Order: sequence, then C-alpha cells, then structure tokens
Amino acid sequence: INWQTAKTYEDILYHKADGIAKITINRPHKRNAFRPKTVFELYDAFCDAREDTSIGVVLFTGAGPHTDGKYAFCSGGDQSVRGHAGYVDDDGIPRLNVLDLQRLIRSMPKVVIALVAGYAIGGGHVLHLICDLTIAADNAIFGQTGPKVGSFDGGFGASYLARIVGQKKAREIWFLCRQYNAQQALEMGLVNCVVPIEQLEAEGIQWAREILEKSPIAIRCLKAAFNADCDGQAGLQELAGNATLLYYMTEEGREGKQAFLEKRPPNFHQYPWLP
Ligand code: 2NE
Repeated sequence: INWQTAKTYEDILYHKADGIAKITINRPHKRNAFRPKTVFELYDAFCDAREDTSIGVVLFTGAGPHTDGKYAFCSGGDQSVRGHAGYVDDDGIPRLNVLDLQRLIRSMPKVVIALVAGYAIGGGHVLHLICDLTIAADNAIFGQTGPKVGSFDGGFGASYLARIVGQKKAREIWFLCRQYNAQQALEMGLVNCVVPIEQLEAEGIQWAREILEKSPIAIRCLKAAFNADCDGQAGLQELAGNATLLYYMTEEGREGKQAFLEKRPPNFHQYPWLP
C-alpha cells in the first residue's frame, strides 16, 4: 500500500491510501500517552477522515517500537501533565478532551479498527475499546490502571467494557488493575483476532479492504444500530439521522422540498402507505 501523508502534526501521523486512513499516535518515548495536544490532533485527523467521502475505514494505531524495543498502542493520559482538574496544555487549561475523541470515534459513520501492538493501558485501553474492531499483535497487553493512579473512566470505559466482556470481568479489570495478554483478551471477546506483530498492519489493511467491498450505507446503518443499543437518545439520534439521510434520497422526501420551493401544496398521494 502506498501511504501518503495526509497532514503533518506534532504528536500524531496521518496517512491515507486506497480508501483507508491511518492515524498513528507518535509519542513512543511515553508509550504513546496522550496530552491535550495529542487529543486535539487526533480529533482533527478523525474529523478529516469522517468528512472525506473516499475514506471508509480508519486504522488507529501507535508508533513503535521505542528505543528500548517495547511497543505501545497508547498508555492513556500523560501523567506528567496531569493537573488539578485534567491534563494541562501550554495554555494552562486542564482538560479531559479524550472524552470528545471517544464520542467522535464511536459516532463517525466509518469503520475504525484499532491495531494494538504492546500496551493498551488506562485511557489508551478505552480508546481501543471504543473502536469498532480491534486486531491485536501477539505482544499486546491490555488493562485499566485508574484506581491505581487516581483516575477512572465511568463512561464508555466502564459500561461499554461491561457490554463487551460482561459485568464480572469488567469489574475485575477495573478493581484489580491487572494486565491481560493478547490471548486472554481474545478469549474474553475484547479483541477480534491476534496476529504476529510483523503482520499487524497487513492484517488491518486486509480487513479494511474486505469492508470497503461492502455497501457504505449498510455499514453506516449497522454501526449506528449497534451504538443505539447502548447509547440511549444519542444512539437513537445517530440511527434516526441515517433514516433522515435515506428519506432525503427518496422521491417522496424530495416532493416535500420541491413543493415548498415551488410554493404549491405537496402531493404525497402518489406514494403508497406500504405495509
Ligand atoms: C504502560 C506501562 C505499563 C508500560 O510499562 P513499562 O515498564 O514498559 O514502561 P515505563 O518505564 O513505565 O514507561 C516508559 C516511559 O514512558 C513513560 C514512563 O514515565 C517512562 O518514561 P521515562 O521514565 O523513560 O522518562 N510513560 C508511560 N506511560 C505514561 C503515561 N501514561 N504518562 C506519562 N508517561 C508515561 C506503564 O508505563 C504504565 O503503567 N503507564 C501508566 C499508565 C496509566 O496509568 N495511564 C493513565 C491512566 S488514567 C487515563 O488514562 C485517563 C482516565 O482514566 C480518564 C480520562 C482520561 C484519561
């Protein structure tokens, strides 16, 4: 695949090729921990991928290995810039802006695949969790650390985790803060498959290519439907937004707009009340 740089950032890399976007956290010296700037850049790149009609799948990954030979997808919030009310940037304002990023990844109508090599820990674990699919390298390590480091994610990090691995396992993961290897993650349904690390990106590209052969509207409606099951009114808004989009594409929907523009009553009698 011939990756082209889509935009240049400080903390992340952003590439595109053949309908696939690849977004890479590039702070291997911090096990790819995110600071507010990292999250702003990720948000920007994910927005770009969302808006680009040529992109159907986003691969989300972490740069590595670091000079010590270790890999990481992401180790969560950068603890060295954690202030009294969140993670602090040069502007001095404390933030938890990763929550905005979680919602964007979850609601964007493109398939997001996490490619996890090495650590997916803390808020980094929640990021892979939020993705539609996760492909793990055989060296992947998963876990939450919140109660150990004075933090927690009681949003998707708790409730969506419990939807995926079950209540007992989710409570174990958060209460004990243990680490789990790729095989254990596979067994608990936390990842879709495990591949040798050298094969991680190729596997992600293969999955992306298979998805790109499918109907974009079917995939976007399915993603919204899976979300609606968990996301209450926000999930229903997403799903219903797709119904509106499809309605706009019908003659019946267009008749309403056309009649308004032509200053005449709409004629909906030509359309059947289907069973
Ligand atoms: C990831 C893990 C288990 C890796 O351990 P190891 O032994 O392989 O590496 P080491 O030596 O701990 O880390 C290598 C370098 O990366 C930095 C370390 O400080 C170290 O730097 P130097 O000593 O070489 O200068 N580093 C690693 N993770 C970092 C981090 N998150 N922030 C800043 N620097 C980091 C091990 O490193 C680990 O447990 N890391 C911490 C994981 C963690 O607790 N993350 C925060 C959870 S809270 C969160 O993410 C969050 C939330 O709960 C709610 C909302 C938003 C965020």
